[in-house]
Amino acid sequence: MESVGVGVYGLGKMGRAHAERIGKALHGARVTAVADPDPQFARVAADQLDLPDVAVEPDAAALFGRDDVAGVLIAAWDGEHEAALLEGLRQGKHIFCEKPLTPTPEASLRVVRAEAATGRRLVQVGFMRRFDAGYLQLKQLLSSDGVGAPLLAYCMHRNVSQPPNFEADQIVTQVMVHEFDIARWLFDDEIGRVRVDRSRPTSRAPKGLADPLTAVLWTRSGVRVNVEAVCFGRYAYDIRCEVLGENGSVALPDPSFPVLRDAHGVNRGIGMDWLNRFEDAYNTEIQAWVDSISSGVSVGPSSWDGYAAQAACGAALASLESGDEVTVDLADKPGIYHF
Ligand code: ISE
Repeated sequence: MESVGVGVYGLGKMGRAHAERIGKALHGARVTAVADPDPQFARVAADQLDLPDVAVEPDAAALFGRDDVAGVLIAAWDGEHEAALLEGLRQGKHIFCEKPLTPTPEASLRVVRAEAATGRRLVQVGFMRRFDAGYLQLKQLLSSDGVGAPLLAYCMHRNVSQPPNFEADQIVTQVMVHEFDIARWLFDDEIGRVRVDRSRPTSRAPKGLADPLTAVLWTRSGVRVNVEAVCFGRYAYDIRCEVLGENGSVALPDPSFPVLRDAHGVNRGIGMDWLNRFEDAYNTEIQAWVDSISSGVSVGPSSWDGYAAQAACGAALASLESGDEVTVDLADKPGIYHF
């Protein structure tokens, strides 16, 4: 089968991991070119990638403009996403954009409108949990009659730590945003309102970062979702989810680790970061993107999903500021996102 040429924009941890995944673990695509908002860093990072003959372009426009680039994976720092997305949409290319789509709902809405103006979906957003086997089983069980109508959900999201340049808002826009997307996806509903509460901050968090945070949100149909977000939790990357329905409850399965029994007791491992916890999900999601370039039909989370999650983040940040419950306002949904 002919393979499609793709570009990678942003060569930090996620960009490099995805570039190598496309080169080694997936089929049907090859990385032909890369770029980074910092052109000097792009050269250094490209040399470290095990990708022979990869070209290095000076910016996103040049990367999108190459004839041998049918789609670009954007994994640059959040603030760089909007300009790159708008450029890719202008050039009519396929785009995979890591979450969050953009750091603010206003910017995400500009992307939604630019995509709608092309008349077709071109963007897949990196909410990889939607491709995780455990979350898919959970959703499947929810849609069977067994659990009954959902009433309540609990979502825990605990990280070991975050990079040094992590900003205070990102506990919402980078961490909680996954739970907002999962709530929308699990319950096939939009988020109606949200309230965020602080707790005693961990001494491990940088000054000014409220960590941990909890949120309570209600979907429009009234399901209450309790969210916990921890950035500097130290002990492990621990992701949990449980939904209580009218007939029973269903919980996300833990990843399987072997059980060690010895003189210290019975022990089972636990992951330390998302790349390893969600490796299979990342492979499936990026393979789906690659396949969508060949088929011309975008799949997975859309720009609208990215925008709606970001609108919930905007409300959550306003709630963090005011202490009040905040309504999530959404613009009208363009026709290309109805199906
Ligand atoms: C990180 O940026 C991710 O995208 C991970 O999926 C998430 O679990 C983590 O909390 C974020 O910091």
